Amino acid sequence: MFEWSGVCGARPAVMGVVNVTPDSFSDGGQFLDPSSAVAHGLELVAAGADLLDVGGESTRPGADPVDEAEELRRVVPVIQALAAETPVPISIDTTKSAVATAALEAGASVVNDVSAGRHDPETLAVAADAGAGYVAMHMLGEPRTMQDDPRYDDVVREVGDFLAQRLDVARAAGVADAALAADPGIGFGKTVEHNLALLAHLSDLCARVGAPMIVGTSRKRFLASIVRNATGDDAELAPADRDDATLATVVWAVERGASVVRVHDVQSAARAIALLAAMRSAA
Ligand code: PMM
Repeated sequence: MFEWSGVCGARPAVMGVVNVTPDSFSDGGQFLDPSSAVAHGLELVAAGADLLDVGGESTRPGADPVDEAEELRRVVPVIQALAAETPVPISIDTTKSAVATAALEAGASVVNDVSAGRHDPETLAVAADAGAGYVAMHMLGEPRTMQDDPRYDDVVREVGDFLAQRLDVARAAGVADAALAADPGIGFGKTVEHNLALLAHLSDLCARVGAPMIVGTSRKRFLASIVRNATGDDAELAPADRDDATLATVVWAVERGASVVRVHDVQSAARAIALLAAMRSAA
């Protein structure tokens, strides 16, 4: 059975992103053919990834859904090849139970569900039956519309309540406590201020939810907005130029209790976590 303690029990873990999509905002189209996605995943492992997150459906704001057959066609060969070539656990980034089932059969051991089981409740039973890990992420609405004027009274409280409730639903479906993780869903139906509030109060959120917390800030748009405001630059940084801004949030999140950071630039995050551990043990 998968347990998060095996991945992030000793120190925070780095989850490397392997997007097998034509349209992800961060790296869309770069790794659409299976062999380049596999090569990329293995590079991330060599760079220090503790876990690989393979996804075949873009969740970028405004993205159209992908049908099940296409999603399966994208991810299954990549997971099979990665599982044969590396012992690093693989998560499948999907909201569909059929894709989760095929991915777990192909060698994945975690289901990363950005809908937290709301899109297809059967996904929870699939994870439970396989003894897989399960990530419940918060999202307001759905990718196509989530950035259309998102509103909260108290984003930290509402996201915390949502995650606690969805973890209870996952437990009721049979997912073991040790296999559960939560994620505040940075950028999923949130303004810059909402993302900042969640990061600022991450310690409270971790305490409220009581499960390992995954934080995915990597290359997201709010980073570019903040940098642009601060520098007065004419244009926003392109996604691939947001890794240094990402690293600031990785350090912040790990210092405030994140158990896993989901990133594109694995090497920098792995090095930063090693440095943080060394400084902490010298304190
Ligand atoms: N972000 C993206 C996709 N999947 N899953 C989790 N658990 N947390 C995230 O923050 C998250 C995710 C979007 O980013 P990408 O297009 O770079 O993969």
